[in-house]
Amino acid sequence: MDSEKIIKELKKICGNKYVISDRKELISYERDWDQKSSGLCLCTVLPKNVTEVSKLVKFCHRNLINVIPQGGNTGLVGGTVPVLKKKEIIINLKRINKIYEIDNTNLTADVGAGLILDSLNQKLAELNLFFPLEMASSGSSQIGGNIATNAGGMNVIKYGNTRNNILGVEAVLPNGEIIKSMNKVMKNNTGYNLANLLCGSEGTIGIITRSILKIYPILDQSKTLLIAFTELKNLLVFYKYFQKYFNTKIERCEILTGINFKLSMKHSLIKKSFFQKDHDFYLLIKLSFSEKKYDIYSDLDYFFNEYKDLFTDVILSQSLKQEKDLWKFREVITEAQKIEGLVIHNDISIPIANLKNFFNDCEKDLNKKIKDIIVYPFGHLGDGNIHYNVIIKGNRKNYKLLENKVYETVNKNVTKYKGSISAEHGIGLFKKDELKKFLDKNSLNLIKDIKRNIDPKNIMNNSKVIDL
Ligand code: FAD
Ligand code: 2HG
Ligand code: ZN
Repeated sequence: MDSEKIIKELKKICGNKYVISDRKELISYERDWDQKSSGLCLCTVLPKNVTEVSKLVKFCHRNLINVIPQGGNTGLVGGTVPVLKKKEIIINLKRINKIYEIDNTNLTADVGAGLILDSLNQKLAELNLFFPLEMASSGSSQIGGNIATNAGGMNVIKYGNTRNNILGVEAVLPNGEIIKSMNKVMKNNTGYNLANLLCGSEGTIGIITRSILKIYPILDQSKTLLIAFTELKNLLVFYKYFQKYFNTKIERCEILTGINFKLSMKHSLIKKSFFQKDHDFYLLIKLSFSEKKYDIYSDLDYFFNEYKDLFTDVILSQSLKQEKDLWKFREVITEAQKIEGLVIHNDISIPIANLKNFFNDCEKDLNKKIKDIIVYPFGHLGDGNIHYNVIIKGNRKNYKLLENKVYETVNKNVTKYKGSISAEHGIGLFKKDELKKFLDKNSLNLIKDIKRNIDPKNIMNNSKVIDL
């Protein structure tokens, strides 16, 4: 079928206004957040409900047209970038953004997949509740995208990642049929868990249209600490003791490095230094709790006195405003790196006990093998997920070659230290080759079998995650 005819048919399903084919308007859907990668789609379609999604996919299935499910387009692995010139259609879920129910007793929220994460949390805050996914892309990323990528973020140590916080999903399969696995209860062992299967599937086996999420009461007490260290070794020992002492009160624990701090200052994303002197490493920790009578100051006094030889300075937030400023330092890092140059993202995770050796070996290896790069690491220390990001200085011409070398070198060290090559962002387009090296043959084959069974025509996010 020719392009004009396809667009005409899509318009019959969604209405003229909701089928975008103007090339200028399409750019923001076709290019990834980092602006490292882009392609040309045939058009972008904005359906208003699951029935329209189902009709669209049935039409594409019948006519062998590839479909790319899309949320807020904040993914960092090229998962929504078109790969076949003007042959794929993007289905963006942004109009399916209704909050159907917030159940205050059961502590669940039933929401449309196109709902923006911040919009959900703004609504929940009115009821003193929240959905615990906390990340810098929350102003644009959608719940469906969060589920499709099994997003992690900063609160994983206390609340788990997205997979731990979804109970049910509704989705449109590659043949256009709708599955309603809208479980609302904590315990449910009725066959395979389809919500879990779709979670982290990166748009390759279905389009998530609605979901039931776990929500939580906001704990009314919190404190943020910024602690400075001169050596990574001391930071890791400090955290080991901190974890034992404060345990479930730790909501977030991020590792930040001086080099990232300087970058954020250079690009004016933060205005002032928190300490008089610069340091090489920092821990940024949020404690949250509900016990009104708990005397956190005396516990902190005791702890910091006991381990005073390990750190060099500390700031304890004195107000909500200061707490926000401290977290801003963390949240702007990805943006600062993007302004600085071409970023190669590595969202790896390493068992915490192996981190020091990993850092030593990996940087040495990279510097030995590749010129003109700088490592800017930071990340979610509490769960071992480090953003071991690398920025390319100077010539960008052979960027892809450098990117592959960086992935290869970093991931060799990840395997050596028993980690994972992707803890958060997934595989998408950019990390398919690395996935092939990382997984054993039988696991790869099983993933292919699942994909082939659910999507025998390979129309859904074809070429992402795994090639059949
Ligand atoms: P998109 O980018 O639109 O899509 C991502 C993938 O999901 C694609 O493969 C797409 O096909 C698929 N998809 C999207 N919607 C659907 C749907 N409804 N049904 C089926 N498939 C779908 N990630 C983290 O895990 N933790 C972080 O802390 C974090 N911080 C970030 C900070 C910044 C500044 C940025 C730019 C990104 C960050 N990310 C983080 C990555 C990204 O925001 C997450 O992966 C997010 O969950 C993607 O959601 P999205 O709606 O933007 O999805
Ligand atoms: C974060 O933790 C995100 O802020 C993005 O996962 C990390 O810049 C990155 O690669
Ligand atoms: Zn992250």
